[in-house]
Amino acid sequence: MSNAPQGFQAGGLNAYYFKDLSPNQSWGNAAVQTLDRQINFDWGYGGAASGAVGNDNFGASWKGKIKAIATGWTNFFTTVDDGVHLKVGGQSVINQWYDQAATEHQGGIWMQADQFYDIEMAYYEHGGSASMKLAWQAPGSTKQIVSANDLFYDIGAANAAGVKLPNSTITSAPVKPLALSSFDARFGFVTSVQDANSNSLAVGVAKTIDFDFGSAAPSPMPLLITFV
Ligand SMILES: [Ca+2]
Repeated sequence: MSNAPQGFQAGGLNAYYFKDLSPNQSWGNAAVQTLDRQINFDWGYGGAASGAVGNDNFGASWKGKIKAIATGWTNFFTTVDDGVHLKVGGQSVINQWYDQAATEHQGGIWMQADQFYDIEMAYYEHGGSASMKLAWQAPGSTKQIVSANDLFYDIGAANAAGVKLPNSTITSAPVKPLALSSFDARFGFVTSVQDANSNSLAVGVAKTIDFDFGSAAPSPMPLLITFV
């Protein structure tokens, strides 16, 4: 039993966020690429990816592998506002692609303990409130949000996107003053950091952010971010 498939690492899924979606149009290129440790989001009336994709008409896809923790019929649960399509092991497990208030849907497949399965999930938000959660229940286990330990991301894809990998840091980067909400570290929010010319320095999930600028952010703003 290997700890991870070749080229993959435990800790979450490659995440791609899209903005300005229109009905019946392809999504085009992702506005934000990052790494999500869990799919457990309630954005309220706000938007994903620290607001980088707007409050409405955005979408996301998550890709990687999931490791079965037991042998048997395994149920997956999505709680979604608005639409979701989940594939595991190449099978369509949940497909509820329409506008809806937060609703739980269920679907399952047979899984073999310690085997890795491709997992791919797409999500879109049309308007109003937005949320997306992915849970599962394996034989002998309680229903729970899928943990980062059971999710594996493509290292090469993360590197190519400039995603900050676990325990990497950026220090004293000259960045534009950003709204505090973009740096809300309480929940490990996705953080996007730009330099003074709006070039992307980093995207990732912030674990610790160490700065203090009182009521007004200086420019450039000193900071230390350690990524999960
Ligand atoms: Ca909605």
